[in-house]
Amino acid sequence: MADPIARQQLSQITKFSTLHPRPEGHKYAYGTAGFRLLGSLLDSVVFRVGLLAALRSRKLDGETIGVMITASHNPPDDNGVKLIDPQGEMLEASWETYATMFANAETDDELTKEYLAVAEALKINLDSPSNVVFARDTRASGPALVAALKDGLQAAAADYADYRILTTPQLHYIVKCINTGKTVTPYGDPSEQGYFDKLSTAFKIVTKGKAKPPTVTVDAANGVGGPKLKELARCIGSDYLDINIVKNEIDAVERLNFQCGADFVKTQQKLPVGLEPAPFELYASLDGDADRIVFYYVDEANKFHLLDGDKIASLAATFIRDLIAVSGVDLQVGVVQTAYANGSSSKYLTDILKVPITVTPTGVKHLHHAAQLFDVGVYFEANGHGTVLFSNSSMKTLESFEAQNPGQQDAVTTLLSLAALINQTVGDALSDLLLVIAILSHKAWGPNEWNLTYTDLPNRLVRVVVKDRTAFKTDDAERRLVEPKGLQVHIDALVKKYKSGRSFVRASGTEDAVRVYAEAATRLEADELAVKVSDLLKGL
Ligand code: 16G
Ligand code: MG
Repeated sequence: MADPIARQQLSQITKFSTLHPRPEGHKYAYGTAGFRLLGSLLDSVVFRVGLLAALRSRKLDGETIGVMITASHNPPDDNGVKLIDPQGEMLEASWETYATMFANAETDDELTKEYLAVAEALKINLDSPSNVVFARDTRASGPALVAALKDGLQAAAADYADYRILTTPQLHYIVKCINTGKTVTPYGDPSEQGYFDKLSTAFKIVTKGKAKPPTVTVDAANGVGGPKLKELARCIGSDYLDINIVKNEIDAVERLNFQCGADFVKTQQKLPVGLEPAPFELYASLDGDADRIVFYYVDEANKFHLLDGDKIASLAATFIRDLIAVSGVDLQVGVVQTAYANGSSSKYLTDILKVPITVTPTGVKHLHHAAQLFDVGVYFEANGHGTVLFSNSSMKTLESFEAQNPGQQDAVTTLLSLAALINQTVGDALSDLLLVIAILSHKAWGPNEWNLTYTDLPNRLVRVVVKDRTAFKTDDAERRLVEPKGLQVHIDALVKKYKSGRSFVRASGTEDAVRVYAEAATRLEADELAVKVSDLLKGL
């Protein structure tokens, strides 16, 4: 049995756990984005995540773990919680199982037993240091969930710091800063101001000598991104950039993500409700925790044009590839996409830009890991979540490069500043916003010129409720169904009938449903293909 310190910890856990009873009959699962559901069902889950975070930190010799309380683009009554690993990355997949196990423990005693069992199985010394930092978005259920989290951390005897209200990527940044603070490559100052300073300084260097960009209007989804962007813009200064923030009512909690924000704009393929855009000006929408961004504009006929994650990826990849070519540094840029990437974007990257593409299953952790395999890995989901990773060895190459002329020197300086401007831990809407603005000002492009690089194929995404979504198994990065057996043959037969047709079916990782994606040469055909493939699922 455990030593006295462990025994005391276990009795504290049992005691505190009685204050955070698990609602009966609910099955929890740590999914692609952590736990996410109605805020009112999360008290016990967040308490238990506190316990897990404490263990995770102990397992990693006291390195700091992050806990973010947010439900991103979900409706205001939802909330969620996820863990951040020491380098600012998503929680290691093998630990998702423990998270799910803790969340579902039926009784306080069972929870305590599982806590001890995990500690013993992983040889975690319960007496060793444990460090956790956390933050939340603007949701009404946030403060009570923070209180539950603190109880969990206290019960497990972890040291913690409350970073209050932050965007998700800001917390990822802070976690990485803390854990690299004493290394030879510190990531930055582990504070919100450190984050603003790093991005604003880098933006000014990247755009040095370029004309001040036209004003950009940003829909902040009435979430945490609004006030943070305002502060970031203030740090940059109006000599360099003007940002007009709309949908910035963070106190009207019921308006969060309501008829606005990145998810609304991307899935509905239309403007946030109430926005009256001027033609050919650049607009952007963030999601509720500011880790996604999509851009758009209207033309002279007031027609809406979306510039999504695929367009951001190709813009970034072109710019970086060209800078590398000018600098003469020997580095390769690659792009990581998912099955949702528009067929035109993949064709453009491969045929025109000659940039290699890797396709991975949906979910940031898959894209992130694949991007780490390139010297410079650009990854974006079509929904606007993404970033650009510079490998450690690329950074060393760039830092030690001896330029032969001022042109080369400029290109290397810009590349190094881009690596500072772009959040290296996770997709970050604020950092991506500055990246896009900087590239457009280098190219002296407006949104229309950017959009003209290639034309998206019309596409349709349909959500289909089935009896058992786990019966849907895929391979080839979710592009082909292996089970239910025989279904893929029928999909293939339908797809063949459409010019530039492509379609796939995958089980959602966040909802009890499957998703059908279809694209084709015309709007009508894309819609028809989506309907026909969805029809194949009837009765399943
Ligand atoms: C989660 C993922 C997002 C993905 C989405 C797909 C993270 C942090 N988030 O929100 O990347 O696009 O799930 O949802 O990984 P789906 O599986 O329901 O289609
Ligand atoms: Mg989000």
